[in-house]
Amino acid sequence: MFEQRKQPKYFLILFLSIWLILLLLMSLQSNASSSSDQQQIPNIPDIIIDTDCGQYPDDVTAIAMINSFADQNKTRILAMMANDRYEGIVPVLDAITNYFNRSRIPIGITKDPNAFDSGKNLTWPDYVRENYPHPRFERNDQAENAITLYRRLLAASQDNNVIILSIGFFTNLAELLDTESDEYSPLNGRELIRKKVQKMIAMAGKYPEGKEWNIEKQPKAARKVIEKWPTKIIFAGAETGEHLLCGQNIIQNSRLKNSPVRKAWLISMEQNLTEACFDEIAALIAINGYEPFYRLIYGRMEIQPDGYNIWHESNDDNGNKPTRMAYIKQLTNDQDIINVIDPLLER
Ligand SMILES: [Ca+2]
Repeated sequence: MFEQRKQPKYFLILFLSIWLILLLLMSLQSNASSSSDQQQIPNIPDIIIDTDCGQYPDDVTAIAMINSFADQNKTRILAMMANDRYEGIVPVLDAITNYFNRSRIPIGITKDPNAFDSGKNLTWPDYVRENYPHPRFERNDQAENAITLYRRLLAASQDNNVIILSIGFFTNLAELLDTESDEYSPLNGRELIRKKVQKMIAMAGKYPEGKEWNIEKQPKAARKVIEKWPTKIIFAGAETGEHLLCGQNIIQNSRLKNSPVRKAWLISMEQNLTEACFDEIAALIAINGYEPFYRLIYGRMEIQPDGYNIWHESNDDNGNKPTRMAYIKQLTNDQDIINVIDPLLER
């Protein structure tokens, strides 16, 4: 009798034990799979776009490309910084980020009274400001100082994970280098950049020598960046873009009738400003890398007081360590590059 009464209890204990073991096994498997999922998620870089977004339409096109890369989870856009102080540049950047549904991206602007000012009557920026919603900013002075914004964002970033895409003047970046420790970081500007920035890709200069707008108009800022910037810099020079006819697809694509990028190109076409692509190349290599279209020419840059730049080549043919800076030299034909850039613009 005693044994018969005890038997159901044994079954119950056995059943519960098997159930618990199964639960434990399932939990272990789930942990293992989630940890392997984590390992499979690539660590994507953050990017800050420092732009003059002025008369030529290549800035807005480069910004469109970076938004496409962000949609593909190849990067996260941390901020947009204006390095030109023409009145209205902040609402223009606001309108563009709003169009791309990224209205949370902070926008900063140079507060340096000596920063370059493209002036008034800029055709496509005026049109975009007047015809597209820019919900956050009506005027430039409503936006934060780019330098403060840089320091706050860099201090909060993962080490060695930020790409700086410089597609205008070096005004903000030169000023950032000179900053002291503050509430955001005990590091000075140069130390903070060294710790947080992975590389800078800059549309600037002409190679092996010549004059180019972004350096010519703010040579002091450019010289400071060349001398003090602590991470790798890759330059996309004017010579790489002046013959590259990218963007023709958005001019012809009437399905993109609401796109401010297309509108900027249509307006610029009337002024013959669409016969070249400059900032787009920098945007491309910032995220996709320079291969297979370009190779790197290492060396150092000399900037003369009038903004003329000269490259002193020092490739590592003799086993020397490559220099911190390089410019890109094109290896393939233009169409190969256009075929990669153009689909990224159709937004
Ligand atoms: Ca530009």
